[in-house]
Amino acid sequence: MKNLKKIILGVSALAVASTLSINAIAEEWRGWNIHKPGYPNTVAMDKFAELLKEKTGGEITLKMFHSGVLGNQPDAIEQVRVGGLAIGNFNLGPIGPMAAEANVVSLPFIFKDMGHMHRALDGAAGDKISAGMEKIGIVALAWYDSGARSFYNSKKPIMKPSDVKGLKVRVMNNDLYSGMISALGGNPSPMAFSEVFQSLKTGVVDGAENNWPSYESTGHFEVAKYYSLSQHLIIPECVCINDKVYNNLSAKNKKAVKEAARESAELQRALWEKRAISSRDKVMKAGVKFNEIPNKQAFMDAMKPVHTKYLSANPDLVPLVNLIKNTK
Ligand code: BDP
Repeated sequence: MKNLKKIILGVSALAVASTLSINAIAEEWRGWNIHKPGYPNTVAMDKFAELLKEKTGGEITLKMFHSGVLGNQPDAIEQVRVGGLAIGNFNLGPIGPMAAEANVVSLPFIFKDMGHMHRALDGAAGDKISAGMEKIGIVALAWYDSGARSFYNSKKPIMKPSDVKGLKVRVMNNDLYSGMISALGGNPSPMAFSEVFQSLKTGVVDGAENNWPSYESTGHFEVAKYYSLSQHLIIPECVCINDKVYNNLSAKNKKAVKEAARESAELQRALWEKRAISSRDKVMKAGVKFNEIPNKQAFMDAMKPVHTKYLSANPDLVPLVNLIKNTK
């Protein structure tokens, strides 16, 4: 009897040991992405998975779930924070309410153009933003592009701030965006990305705001024909990983994961540039009524209270905002 017990214990110890070693040599991660097949982020995240497998010699595999099938973005961010998901391609917009430093990129017009955003993110400001995200359990492995967001709606061209007055405008979940619409006299409506098409179609909202590729890929252009080039937000995106998953990796695999993410970002940025043009061409051909904004300064002035209010509530972020503004 005693011997039998010993044998059983021995066998189960062996089983545990072999599971442990299997875990140590092969990890399978799950990854979240909101976009459809063919979108630059989707192609780049698939590339990331491919490179990950290659560079870790099969020790890490990543199964990507696209089209937001694993849930909406704020929930997915929470899942990566707690480790329910290992990886996500997130826009910094919905991360902002959880990580103060990451929220500064959601101040309207903080970046002059894409080049300014890249220089800031690739420099000291990017390091501070990453550090802020690490405090909430997320490691940013690389930055993806997301162009500039402009207003679109089903009613009329927006030429000046007062044209937004009375319009119901969908925004991502972040008080800064709600404040931005209120500052223009509009009615902000925070809502999940997946619900926007139907809401535009049925008139639950009059408009929304996004970059050319998302305006096109979602079909929003079919139900909200006026696109007005305000370019009020340039929000970067990240390839993000749960901090414990990342920190438990060997030095060799950490390097592989970072390299894979960065190479996927190079691909994403190249694809983004092309897609921004092809999406714009596609919606124009489909009859979108496009207009430039004659006086952008008027929008900057109208949205100034968003900065003032935010920075007086968060004075410790003033240096980071200045660091971004002074990035040449
Ligand atoms: C797209 C972003 C995506 C956001 C979406 C939105 O890539 O992450 O969820 O906008 O407006 O441009 O919700």
